[in-house]
Amino acid sequence: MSEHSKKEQVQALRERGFVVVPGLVSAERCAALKAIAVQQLAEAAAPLEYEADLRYPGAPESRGAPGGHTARRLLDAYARHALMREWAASPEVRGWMELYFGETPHLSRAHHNCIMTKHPAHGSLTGWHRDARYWSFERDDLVSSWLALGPEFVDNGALWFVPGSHDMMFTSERFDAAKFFRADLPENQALIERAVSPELNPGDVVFFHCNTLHSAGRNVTNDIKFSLVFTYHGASNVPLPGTRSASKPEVVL
Ligand SMILES: O=C(O)CCC(=O)C(=O)O
Repeated sequence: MSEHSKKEQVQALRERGFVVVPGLVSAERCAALKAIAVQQLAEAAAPLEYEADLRYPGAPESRGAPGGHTARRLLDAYARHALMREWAASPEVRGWMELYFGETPHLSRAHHNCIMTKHPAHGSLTGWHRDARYWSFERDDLVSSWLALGPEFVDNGALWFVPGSHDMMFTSERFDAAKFFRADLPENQALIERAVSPELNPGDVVFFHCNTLHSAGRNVTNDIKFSLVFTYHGASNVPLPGTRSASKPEVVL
Protein backbone atom coordinates (compact mmCIF):
# COMPACT_ATOMS: atom_id res chain seq x y z
CA MET A 1 0.00 0.00 0.00
CA SER A 2 1.49 3.38 -0.94
CA GLU A 3 1.93 6.15 1.64
CA HIS A 4 -0.36 8.28 -0.48
CA SER A 5 -3.27 5.84 -0.38
CA LYS A 6 -2.71 5.21 3.34
CA LYS A 7 -2.99 8.96 3.98
CA GLU A 8 -6.22 9.09 1.99
CA GLN A 9 -7.60 6.16 3.96
CA VAL A 10 -6.71 7.75 7.28
CA GLN A 11 -8.33 10.97 6.10
CA ALA A 12 -11.47 9.06 5.15
CA LEU A 13 -11.57 7.50 8.61
CA ARG A 14 -11.26 10.95 10.19
CA GLU A 15 -14.09 12.32 8.04
CA ARG A 16 -16.54 9.43 7.96
CA GLY A 17 -15.64 7.35 11.02
CA PHE A 18 -14.86 4.25 8.98
CA VAL A 19 -12.97 3.26 5.87
CA VAL A 20 -12.71 0.05 3.86
CA VAL A 21 -9.26 -0.99 2.68
CA PRO A 22 -9.79 -3.62 -0.02
CA GLY A 23 -7.42 -6.58 -0.19
CA LEU A 24 -5.16 -5.51 2.68
CA VAL A 25 -4.64 -9.18 3.54
CA SER A 26 -3.55 -11.63 0.86
CA ALA A 27 -5.78 -14.53 -0.14
CA GLU A 28 -3.25 -17.02 1.30
CA ARG A 29 -2.97 -15.30 4.66
CA CYS A 30 -6.72 -14.89 4.86
CA ALA A 31 -7.32 -18.57 4.06
CA ALA A 32 -4.79 -19.61 6.73
CA LEU A 33 -6.46 -17.38 9.33
CA LYS A 34 -9.89 -18.67 8.39
CA ALA A 35 -8.75 -22.30 8.64
CA ILE A 36 -7.56 -21.64 12.21
CA ALA A 37 -10.87 -19.96 13.06
CA VAL A 38 -12.91 -22.83 11.57
CA GLN A 39 -10.89 -25.42 13.46
CA GLN A 40 -11.04 -23.57 16.77
CA LEU A 41 -14.78 -23.11 16.42
CA ALA A 42 -15.19 -26.85 15.68
CA GLU A 43 -13.16 -27.62 18.81
CA ALA A 44 -15.03 -24.96 20.80
CA ALA A 45 -11.60 -23.84 21.96
CA ALA A 46 -11.94 -21.66 25.08
CA PRO A 47 -12.41 -18.83 25.86
CA LEU A 48 -15.72 -18.49 24.02
CA GLU A 49 -18.60 -16.06 24.34
CA TYR A 50 -21.94 -17.63 23.48
CA GLU A 51 -24.92 -15.97 21.83
CA ALA A 52 -26.96 -17.18 24.81
CA ASP A 53 -24.74 -15.15 27.16
CA LEU A 54 -25.57 -11.83 25.48
CA ARG A 55 -29.16 -12.60 24.44
CA TYR A 56 -29.23 -10.08 21.61
CA PRO A 57 -32.31 -10.40 19.34
CA GLY A 58 -32.33 -13.85 17.71
CA ALA A 59 -30.07 -15.48 20.28
CA PRO A 60 -31.08 -18.66 22.18
CA GLU A 61 -32.71 -18.07 25.59
CA SER A 62 -30.03 -19.92 27.51
CA ARG A 63 -27.11 -22.26 27.05
CA GLY A 64 -29.55 -25.14 27.69
CA ALA A 65 -31.98 -24.05 24.92
CA PRO A 66 -31.76 -25.32 21.30
CA GLY A 67 -28.67 -23.72 19.77
CA GLY A 68 -27.54 -22.67 23.25
CA HIS A 69 -23.93 -23.45 22.44
CA THR A 70 -23.76 -21.20 19.39
CA ALA A 71 -20.57 -19.17 19.69
CA ARG A 72 -20.61 -15.43 19.11
CA ARG A 73 -16.96 -14.66 19.76
CA LEU A 74 -13.84 -16.75 20.03
CA LEU A 75 -12.18 -14.55 22.61
CA ASP A 76 -8.54 -13.53 22.99
CA ALA A 77 -7.65 -14.05 19.34
CA TYR A 78 -4.21 -12.63 20.12
CA ALA A 79 -3.39 -15.64 22.29
CA ARG A 80 -4.95 -18.19 19.95
CA HIS A 81 -2.34 -18.52 17.23
CA ALA A 82 0.92 -17.00 16.01
CA LEU A 83 -0.74 -16.08 12.70
CA MET A 84 -3.37 -14.05 14.55
CA ARG A 85 -0.66 -12.24 16.52
CA GLU A 86 1.32 -11.62 13.34
CA TRP A 87 -1.66 -10.00 11.66
CA ALA A 88 -2.62 -7.97 14.75
CA ALA A 89 0.88 -6.48 15.02
CA SER A 90 1.77 -6.58 11.33
CA PRO A 91 3.73 -3.77 9.67
CA GLU A 92 0.60 -2.93 7.61
CA VAL A 93 -1.51 -2.35 10.72
CA ARG A 94 1.27 -0.66 12.68
CA GLY A 95 1.99 1.78 9.83
CA TRP A 96 -1.67 2.55 9.46
CA MET A 97 -2.26 3.14 13.16
CA GLU A 98 0.92 5.22 13.51
CA LEU A 99 -0.32 7.50 10.79
CA TYR A 100 -3.73 7.85 12.39
CA PHE A 101 -2.63 8.32 16.01
CA GLY A 102 0.62 10.16 15.32
CA GLU A 103 2.35 8.13 18.02
CA THR A 104 3.16 4.52 18.93
CA PRO A 105 0.01 2.40 18.66
CA HIS A 106 -1.04 -0.04 21.38
CA LEU A 107 -3.27 -3.03 20.86
CA SER A 108 -5.83 -3.47 23.64
CA ARG A 109 -6.27 -7.11 24.61
CA ALA A 110 -9.30 -6.17 26.73
CA HIS A 111 -11.58 -5.11 23.86
CA HIS A 112 -12.62 -6.97 20.72
CA ASN A 113 -9.46 -9.09 20.34
CA CYS A 114 -11.65 -11.87 18.97
CA ILE A 115 -12.87 -13.89 16.06
CA MET A 116 -16.47 -12.81 15.56
CA THR A 117 -18.70 -15.53 14.22
CA LYS A 118 -22.22 -15.09 12.94
CA HIS A 119 -24.22 -18.27 12.55
CA PRO A 120 -27.20 -18.78 10.23
CA ALA A 121 -29.30 -20.36 12.95
CA HIS A 122 -29.23 -18.84 16.44
CA GLY A 123 -26.94 -15.97 15.45
CA SER A 124 -28.18 -12.63 16.75
CA LEU A 125 -28.46 -9.15 15.36
CA THR A 126 -26.64 -6.30 17.05
CA GLY A 127 -28.45 -3.02 17.62
CA TRP A 128 -27.04 0.47 16.98
CA HIS A 129 -24.21 1.34 19.31
CA ARG A 130 -20.84 2.95 19.78
CA ASP A 131 -18.10 0.59 20.89
CA ALA A 132 -16.85 3.24 23.32
CA ARG A 133 -19.93 2.60 25.47
CA TYR A 134 -18.13 0.18 27.81
CA TRP A 135 -14.55 1.25 27.19
CA SER A 136 -12.71 3.45 29.67
CA PHE A 137 -9.76 5.42 28.33
CA GLU A 138 -8.61 8.98 28.86
CA ARG A 139 -10.00 9.87 25.45
CA ASP A 140 -12.59 8.20 23.22
CA ASP A 141 -10.09 7.76 20.46
CA LEU A 142 -9.61 4.12 19.54
CA VAL A 143 -9.78 2.41 16.17
CA SER A 144 -10.79 -1.17 15.44
CA SER A 145 -9.69 -3.25 12.49
CA TRP A 146 -12.31 -5.68 11.18
CA LEU A 147 -10.80 -8.24 8.81
CA ALA A 148 -13.30 -10.17 6.68
CA LEU A 149 -12.19 -13.81 6.59
CA GLY A 150 -14.99 -14.54 4.13
CA PRO A 151 -17.47 -12.43 2.17
CA GLU A 152 -19.62 -10.04 4.20
CA PHE A 153 -22.86 -8.60 2.89
CA VAL A 154 -26.24 -7.59 4.25
CA ASP A 155 -27.73 -11.08 4.15
CA ASN A 156 -24.99 -12.71 6.20
CA GLY A 157 -25.01 -9.99 8.83
CA ALA A 158 -22.45 -7.47 7.62
CA LEU A 159 -21.86 -4.27 9.56
CA TRP A 160 -23.83 -1.06 8.96
CA PHE A 161 -22.28 2.32 9.77
CA VAL A 162 -23.66 5.85 10.10
CA PRO A 163 -21.12 8.05 8.26
CA GLY A 164 -19.84 10.95 10.34
CA SER A 165 -21.46 9.72 13.57
CA HIS A 166 -18.09 9.43 15.36
CA ASP A 167 -18.00 13.24 15.55
CA MET A 168 -21.59 13.79 16.69
CA MET A 169 -22.59 14.72 20.24
CA PHE A 170 -25.63 12.95 21.67
CA THR A 171 -27.39 13.41 24.98
CA SER A 172 -27.73 10.26 27.06
CA GLU A 173 -31.50 10.03 26.33
CA ARG A 174 -30.68 9.07 22.76
CA PHE A 175 -29.42 5.73 24.15
CA ASP A 176 -31.23 3.04 26.16
CA ALA A 177 -30.13 1.62 29.50
CA ALA A 178 -27.74 -0.79 27.78
CA LYS A 179 -26.34 2.17 25.80
CA PHE A 180 -27.85 1.12 22.49
CA PHE A 181 -28.83 4.03 20.24
CA ARG A 182 -32.63 4.05 20.39
CA ALA A 183 -34.09 3.12 17.00
CA ASP A 184 -37.57 4.16 18.20
CA LEU A 185 -36.74 7.90 18.36
CA PRO A 186 -37.51 9.89 15.18
CA GLU A 187 -34.34 11.99 15.57
CA ASN A 188 -32.28 8.79 15.76
CA GLN A 189 -34.16 7.24 12.84
CA ALA A 190 -33.20 10.19 10.66
CA LEU A 191 -29.55 9.31 11.23
CA ILE A 192 -30.02 5.56 10.95
CA GLU A 193 -31.56 6.10 7.49
CA ARG A 194 -28.20 7.43 6.34
CA ALA A 195 -26.39 4.20 7.27
CA VAL A 196 -24.44 2.20 4.72
CA SER A 197 -23.31 -1.41 4.73
CA PRO A 198 -20.09 -1.88 2.75
CA GLU A 199 -19.75 -5.30 1.13
CA LEU A 200 -16.47 -6.97 2.01
CA ASN A 201 -14.46 -9.60 0.22
CA PRO A 202 -12.11 -11.93 2.06
CA GLY A 203 -8.98 -9.96 2.92
CA ASP A 204 -10.74 -6.57 3.05
CA VAL A 205 -10.41 -4.60 6.26
CA VAL A 206 -12.74 -1.98 7.71
CA PHE A 207 -11.12 0.44 10.12
CA PHE A 208 -13.68 2.20 12.30
CA HIS A 209 -13.65 4.67 15.16
CA CYS A 210 -14.91 3.70 18.61
CA ASN A 211 -17.60 6.41 18.44
CA THR A 212 -18.97 5.42 15.03
CA LEU A 213 -22.55 4.22 15.29
CA HIS A 214 -22.82 0.74 13.85
CA SER A 215 -25.07 -2.31 13.87
CA ALA A 216 -25.33 -5.67 12.13
CA GLY A 217 -28.21 -7.86 11.02
CA ARG A 218 -28.78 -11.59 11.27
CA ASN A 219 -27.19 -14.14 8.98
CA VAL A 220 -29.88 -15.55 6.67
CA THR A 221 -27.49 -17.54 4.47
CA ASN A 222 -26.30 -21.11 5.05
CA ASP A 223 -22.72 -20.27 5.95
CA ILE A 224 -21.12 -19.04 9.14
CA LYS A 225 -19.47 -15.62 8.80
CA PHE A 226 -16.00 -15.17 10.34
CA SER A 227 -14.24 -11.85 11.04
CA LEU A 228 -11.05 -11.11 12.97
CA VAL A 229 -11.28 -7.95 15.08
CA PHE A 230 -8.67 -5.99 17.05
CA THR A 231 -8.68 -2.53 18.67
CA TYR A 232 -5.86 0.02 18.89
CA HIS A 233 -5.15 3.34 20.57
CA GLY A 234 -2.27 5.79 20.83
CA ALA A 235 0.34 5.31 23.59
CA SER A 236 -0.69 8.53 25.36
CA ASN A 237 -4.36 7.49 25.60
CA VAL A 238 -4.14 5.19 28.59
CA PRO A 239 -6.87 2.88 29.95
CA LEU A 240 -8.30 4.19 33.23
CA PRO A 241 -6.90 2.29 36.22
CA GLY A 242 -9.25 -0.24 37.78
CA THR A 243 -11.53 -0.53 34.71
CA ARG A 244 -12.02 -3.48 32.40
CA SER A 245 -10.03 -1.57 29.78
CA ALA A 246 -6.97 -1.82 32.06
CA SER A 247 -7.54 -5.46 32.93
CA LYS A 248 -5.11 -7.02 30.46
CA PRO A 249 -1.57 -6.15 29.46
CA GLU A 250 -1.46 -4.31 26.15
CA VAL A 251 0.70 -4.98 23.13
CA VAL A 252 2.99 -2.15 22.07
CA LEU A 253 3.31 -2.17 18.29
O1 LIG B 1 -21.39 -8.69 14.11
C1 LIG B 1 -22.19 -8.07 14.82
O2 LIG B 1 -23.30 -8.49 15.10
C2 LIG B 1 -21.78 -6.73 15.37
C3 LIG B 1 -20.57 -6.77 16.17
C4 LIG B 1 -20.33 -5.49 16.88
O3 LIG B 1 -20.69 -4.43 16.43
C5 LIG B 1 -19.69 -5.50 18.18
O4 LIG B 1 -19.43 -6.57 18.72
O5 LIG B 1 -19.44 -4.40 18.72
